[in-house]
Amino acid sequence: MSTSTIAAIGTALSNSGISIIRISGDESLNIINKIFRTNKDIKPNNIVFGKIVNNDKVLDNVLVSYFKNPSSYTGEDVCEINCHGGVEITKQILELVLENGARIAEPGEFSKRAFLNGKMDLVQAESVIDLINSKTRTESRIAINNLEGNLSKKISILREELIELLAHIEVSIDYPEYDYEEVENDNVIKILNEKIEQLNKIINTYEQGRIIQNGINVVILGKPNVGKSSLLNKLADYEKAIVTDIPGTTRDVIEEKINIGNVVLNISDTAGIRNTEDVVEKIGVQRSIKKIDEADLIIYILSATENITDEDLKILSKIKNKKIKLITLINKMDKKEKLIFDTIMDKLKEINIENVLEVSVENNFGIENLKLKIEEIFNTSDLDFEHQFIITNSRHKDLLKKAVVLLDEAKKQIYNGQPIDIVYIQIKDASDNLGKIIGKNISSDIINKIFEKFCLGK
Ligand SMILES: Nc1nc2c(ncn2[C@@H]2O[C@H](COP(=O)(O)OP(=O)(O)OP(=O)(O)O)[C@@H](O)[C@H]2O)c(=O)[nH]1
Ligand SMILES: [Mg+2]
Repeated sequence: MSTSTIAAIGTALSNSGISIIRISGDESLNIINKIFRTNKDIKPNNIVFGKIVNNDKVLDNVLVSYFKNPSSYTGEDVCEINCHGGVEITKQILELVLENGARIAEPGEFSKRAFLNGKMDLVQAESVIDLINSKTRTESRIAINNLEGNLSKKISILREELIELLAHIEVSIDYPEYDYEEVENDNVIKILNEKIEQLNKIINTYEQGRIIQNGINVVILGKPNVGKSSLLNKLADYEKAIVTDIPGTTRDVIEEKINIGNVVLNISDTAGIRNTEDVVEKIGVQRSIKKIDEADLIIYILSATENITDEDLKILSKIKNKKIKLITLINKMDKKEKLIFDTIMDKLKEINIENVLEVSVENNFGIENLKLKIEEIFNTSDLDFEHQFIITNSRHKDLLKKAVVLLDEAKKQIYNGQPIDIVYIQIKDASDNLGKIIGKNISSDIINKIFEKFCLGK
């Protein structure tokens, strides 16, 4: 591990009340002593007022705090300079710190040192960046839960239980005279089943975690003039898209982020699908169709004043076959033509389309119902963040899945009468994979990759 002293600006580089320059490493205090004048003692866990000077020239009046190793964020000696929040002055002070013995920190290097010095495990370090990048209240709550160590604790316990099982098996390998056979096998299978179930429970939270972090990709599709852009505007609560009664008004994909309940919807309004000779509209229609593959949810709109066409039915079947979540809206219920409406319902039933809602975007009828339906489909209304473990990181999910596959394999081997020392290897691998989640025995390449994604100064 590099022991050089590092420095970086920890706050955003724009004019503000204060900026913070952070220094970590053995030389931190020496550097401060060279550039900081104060008539107070600099003591650990204290903050003192003074002046930053460069050859007796005062650069700024500042506050300096000092945290002595190991009681600091990085586990090393850390000093932080709180200066006035001007971009220029902040840069000058950082330069002075660098001239006096520090080198500029790489992105995430403070947190990487915190991890390497055992101040936090890898899950916690990763949740630091999740917290910084949170776009919604929900995301930040999940991140802080993980930073508090809830997920780490759960993974550690599972890992330790597997290690305990391994110790148990080791005894039967080392002392075969203790009859291992039947009862033991049953016991091992029972424990493996328990662990697999617990791991799967955590893995299943990933889909929700992903939705919370990235939002639900919603694509609004349908024929021209059925009210797609009107729906986008209604959900966005402003006139984002042009709405006219001329079919073919929307030519390109229009995107907007909308919050409902706990989640963000990334909504795409698309060009109405029809055969057209208009070159621009044609490209728009192709883009609409292409959008299907990016969708977590498709809202397909029909109009209660227009017959459903074979093309509508074809697209609906295609969405259904691709197993993409689908809500079908019958819009313009204020102008409903009964015969047309009944036929639409019959045809939808014929191809087993569920989640059909009646709405009138213009009259704001059925819109709340639509929001509730979305929450119901994605099960986002009753997320219990305080007690539920939610994983949002694909690295965690992949390692958990590997562990499950290995434990499953171990089970199969027991059923197939394989010797217990072979089974042992699978369980050991599974527990190693759980260890990797929290950062045990993980290669420096992977560690570097994880921390590269951090921002400067963290
Ligand atoms: N009566 C009635 N008219 C509606 C309703 N929703 C939308 N409209 C009208 O239908 C027309 C078309 O609406 P748009 O939102 O532009 O339809 P679109 O699906 O985006 O159309 P394209 O962009 O051409 O594909 C406009 O005149 C809207 O005012 C509704 O619930 N009831
Ligand atoms: Mg439109």
